[in-house]
Amino acid sequence: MAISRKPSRKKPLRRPRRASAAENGHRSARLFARAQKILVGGVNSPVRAFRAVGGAPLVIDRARGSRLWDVDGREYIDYVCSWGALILGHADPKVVSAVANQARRGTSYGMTSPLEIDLGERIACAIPSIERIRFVSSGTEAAMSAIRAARGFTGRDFILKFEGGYHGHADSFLVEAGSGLATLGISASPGVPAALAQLTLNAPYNDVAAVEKIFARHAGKIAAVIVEPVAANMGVVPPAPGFLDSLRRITSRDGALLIFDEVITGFRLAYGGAQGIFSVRPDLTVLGKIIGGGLPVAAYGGRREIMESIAPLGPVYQAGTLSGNPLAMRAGLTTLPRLEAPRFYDALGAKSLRLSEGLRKALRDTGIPGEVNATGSLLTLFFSSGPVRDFAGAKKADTARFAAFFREMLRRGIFLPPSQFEALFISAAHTEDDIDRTVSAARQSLEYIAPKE
Ligand code: HOZ
Repeated sequence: MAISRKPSRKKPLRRPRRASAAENGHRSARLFARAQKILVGGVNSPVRAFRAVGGAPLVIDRARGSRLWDVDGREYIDYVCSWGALILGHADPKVVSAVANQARRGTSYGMTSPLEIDLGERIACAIPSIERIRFVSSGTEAAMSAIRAARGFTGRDFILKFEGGYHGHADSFLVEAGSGLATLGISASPGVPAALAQLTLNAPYNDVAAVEKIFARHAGKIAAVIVEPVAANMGVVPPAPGFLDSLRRITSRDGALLIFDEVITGFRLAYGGAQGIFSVRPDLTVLGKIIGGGLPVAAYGGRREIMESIAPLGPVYQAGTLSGNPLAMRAGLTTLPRLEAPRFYDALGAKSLRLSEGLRKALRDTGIPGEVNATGSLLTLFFSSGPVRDFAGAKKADTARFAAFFREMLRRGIFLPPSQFEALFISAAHTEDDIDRTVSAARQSLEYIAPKE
């Protein structure tokens, strides 16, 4: 690791030695100061600004495998992995070479290419609920379009989402949302017309009785329920047994659609996504991240008759200049077959288990209250004293302690998502040694932040 300020294993760090210029991050600091004069808040997505954790935001120079290097040459084991997009790790040589080869053949056609058909067929084969698909460029665009299709198809206006769920930043979703909004404490975004926000209903995640009540109050008026089948934008919160089945039953009974937002879980928990694992078939699915192999792509798809309400077959309008972009399609087509390798997901799961067990033990040994929620290669350490089953539970976590932990981990060369309300992502490029170093850094960090008598 390039960070040489290694704390002693025996006693908690009290007074670190004076750092070198590079360790102080002079170049990063200079660049971030410049960034703040041109990019809003110095960033192009709020959580990158480290507002919830403090300290200087990272300015990245390059990445490979499980590692990131900042512009001061400091090396980090990366558990953000471009927010889950990089299941094979950074700069996977096959993906890089496929994208480079494609670039020589053209970077955007603005017309259909065989690559879109190939990737569409591959996704539909992996996720049978997807009978028709439309590629777009971001998860926000995909979720927004899926909701529009649901409203257009059903002729209804209300949608139901879950507190702490995050489906991108389209107007209809910015009510009681997770991810960056939870991180910054924004419960409703100015700029969203009240008339539209009133059409977004919210229920606590995992609360079937609350969903039943809302459906009783708005019978025949809800176009769709949109849900992350494993919540990962309030930190990781798995569905309670039967929760997803109940959503399927309630929506079918009422004539509403069920939309799974699998932007994070799709191709991450299993090749067939969360819906394969939980055996619940949604009407529509939203995908992103992994399907583009680290390039900007997302998609929505599902039942044929619903998707056929979209232009040019139907009147629900949605379009995009870069949709089905050939570079992104190539990256996706190079990534997905690799995930079909025998035991690919078992290997990811084993690393995740090693990390979560290591973290739990470190919490126990240091006496710091905490809960590790994990599903497959998604994981969150909540600094809370009870189980976290919904957004209310997630918000009880000690975010100040998380911030201190984050900073100590960063100082030890481990880059965690800079928010209590996000998931850690483990990639195929993470090694057991990476995991062991992470656990040992976590133990040292917890010892360091533990309240002293
Ligand atoms: N919110 C997404 C992760 N949960 C994408 C990252 C971002 O907001 O920048």
